[in-house]
Order: sequence, then structure tokens, then C-alpha cells
Amino acid sequence: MKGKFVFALLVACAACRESKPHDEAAGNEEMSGMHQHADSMTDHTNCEKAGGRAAVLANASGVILPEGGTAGKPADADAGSLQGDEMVLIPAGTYDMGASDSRWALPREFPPHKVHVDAFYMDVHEVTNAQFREFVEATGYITIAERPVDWEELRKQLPPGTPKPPDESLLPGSMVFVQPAAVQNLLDYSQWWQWVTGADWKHPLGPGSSIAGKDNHPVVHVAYYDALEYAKWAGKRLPTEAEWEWAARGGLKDAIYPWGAEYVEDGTPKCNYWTGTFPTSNSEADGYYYSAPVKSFPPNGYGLYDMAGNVWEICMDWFDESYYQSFDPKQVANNPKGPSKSNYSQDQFDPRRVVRGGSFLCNDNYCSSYRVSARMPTSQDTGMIHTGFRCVKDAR
Ligand SMILES: [Ca+2]
Ligand SMILES: [Ca+2]
Repeated sequence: MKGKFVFALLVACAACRESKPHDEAAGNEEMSGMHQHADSMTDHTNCEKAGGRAAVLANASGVILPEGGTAGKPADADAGSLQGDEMVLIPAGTYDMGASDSRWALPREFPPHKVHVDAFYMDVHEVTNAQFREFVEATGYITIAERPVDWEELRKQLPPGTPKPPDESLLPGSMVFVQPAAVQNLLDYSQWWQWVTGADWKHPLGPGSSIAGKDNHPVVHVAYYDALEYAKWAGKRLPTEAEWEWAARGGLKDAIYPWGAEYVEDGTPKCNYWTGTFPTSNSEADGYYYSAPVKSFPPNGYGLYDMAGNVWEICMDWFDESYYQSFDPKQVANNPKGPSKSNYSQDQFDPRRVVRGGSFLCNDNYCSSYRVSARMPTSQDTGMIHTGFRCVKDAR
């Protein structure tokens, strides 16, 4: 740790210290009387998706520069080429949005509330590297991860007085998962998340890595603003959180997962997640350590692939951990588009958007975010190796 960044590090790690899911869950029980945190099977810890780049860069000790090399494994081979950018019609409907089962769920998923969603079209799979390349070649777009970090912008996402990181920490880069040999506890994500200079969608693990042979993998290291630009170019938009969850449920009522109720670890692999013990041991029992080619696992009832796992999917809405409490349980909310602003108690300076579906890093001993009701915050300008998106279109 570099001494002059101690203050910033304390800020960055405040999120870790404040992640007390069991306390949080207990508080929710008292409040609602309905949420029993039944985690006897696993030690479910609150898995935050990792901080935005502001908090990480303010803690310069978490930065890996190019000469540091890269970690991880080579790209998986492609499963074959895809046909175009296929969408499917998601029918209109009304459902109970939020968690119906208290196992694994966090207070932010409660209370369930009735939501009506109009029909819309949705991409059947996450946006792939090939699709994103087409966008970049057509427009010359440069993702946020490929641009130098603007300190004047970054400082707005940090507590006043946070010292400027060294210039080399502000080179283009993105957040990469680096498997630790051991962890002290699961609350401190800095043990496995590193800011890697030179990591971007074409270099998922940093300099020296590539997406050769990964055309059918989901694009990663794209931030909310990048996803917006792609969607605009494609004549589409990002889904609302309510649309995303309705679609993920695939026509099933009160299911925990897009495939139904069968426990994720039972039967044949149903999605790309972290098999083993997160974050120190991955058995790759589902065939993949990092991302899988899209459509590697069976679709849900609406024909949507990888709504659970593979990569997180960025939604349009602001993230508000208390948002569901604002709904009248007796009313049906019509096409809700999220709160008017971000509300995330673990970081009040860096506004967050919603991400859904979990990723290849999710596991039941950590976040279990392949559940249809799971919701996480993501910083708007931070790319990550496990985060991508898919688009929707109005059905008119
Ligand atoms: Ca996996
Ligand atoms: Ca996904």
C-alpha cells in the first residue's frame, strides 16, 4: 500500500467492511417479517460486483501496469458462427418482481411487487465480440476502457480531498479478475479484482491477451455508456430492469432461476457460473473458466440464452437498493423505468446502474446472482471482465 493513498484506500474498502449481509438480512426480517435468511447450505456472503474504477484507482496499490504481465487462461475455442443478431418477442404480462424465495436473496430484492411490462423484442443472446466489432468498425467508437482516465471526471466520483493517483494509474485500463491463492475473507473484493492497464474488450486479460477465436463470446469490458452507444447504433435500447427480470423468468411463475427451481448445482450444467469455491478454486465442471460462447447452455422458456450467468447484463435503470420499498403492494406498476437517481449506501459518490443475471464468477458461496431476482450495482464508466449487455426493442 502506498502511504499517500491510505485515505482513499479506506474509502475504497469501506464497501468491504460495510458488506454485512447477515446483519442486513436480519434487519430486513425485522422490517418485513417475511425474509428468513436460510443459508444453512452455504455461507452466502454479500457479493458486491466490485467497486467502480474511481474507488479502485484511488487505491493505487490495486493497479497492474503492462510490464506486470497478465493472469488467466487462453481463450476458449468458438463453438461455431452465429446467425445475425437474432431477437425474440417477449410477450406482455404482469408478474411479481423481486424475490419470492428468501434463500440467497438480499434485502434489495424485497419486497416483491406487481409489475406490468408491455411486449418487447429482446436479443436472444448477449452482444458478442463479433457484433461489437461491427459497431466499432462502422463508427470508430472507442470504449471508455480504451481512453485515458480523466482525473477531473474521476474525482467527482470520490470523496472530496481524495488525492490524485499517480499518472501511470490513469492510463487506459479496466477491471480484471485475478484468482487469488487464498483469501482472508469474502468481503474484500480487492483480493481478486485488479485494475489492469491495457485491459479492454479486445484484450480481456490485458496486454498480450486477445479475442482471437472468441467472436461468439460476449463482449466484456464495456461500461454503461459504451452499451448505450452500441444500442443507439443498432437501433435498439437497453432493457429496463423490470423488462429484464420478466424476460429472464421465461414464462415461469415464482421460479428462482430462468430454468425453474432445480438447484444450480444439480443435474447437468444449466449456465456458466463459478463451479468450485469462489474465488480460489474453479473446477470448470460447466466447461468454462471465463466466458462461454453465447448459446452454450439451454435457453429459457422465451428462447433467451445465458440470462443466468456467463456475463452480467447492463440495464437502463439507476440502481437504488431501496427501490422496491417504494412500490404500493396493492397496485400494479406499469412499465417501471427505475428510480430517478442512484442510491447505494456503500458508495454515495459514484452513481450506479443496474446489472442483472450474474456471471461466470457467481457461485452459491458468494452471490448466487444467476437467480432471476438478483440485482447488483455497476459504475457507469467502469468496464469489467465479467460484464456485458444485450439489447431490446419496442414491439410497435
Ligand atoms: Ca464456469
Ligand atoms: Ca448473462
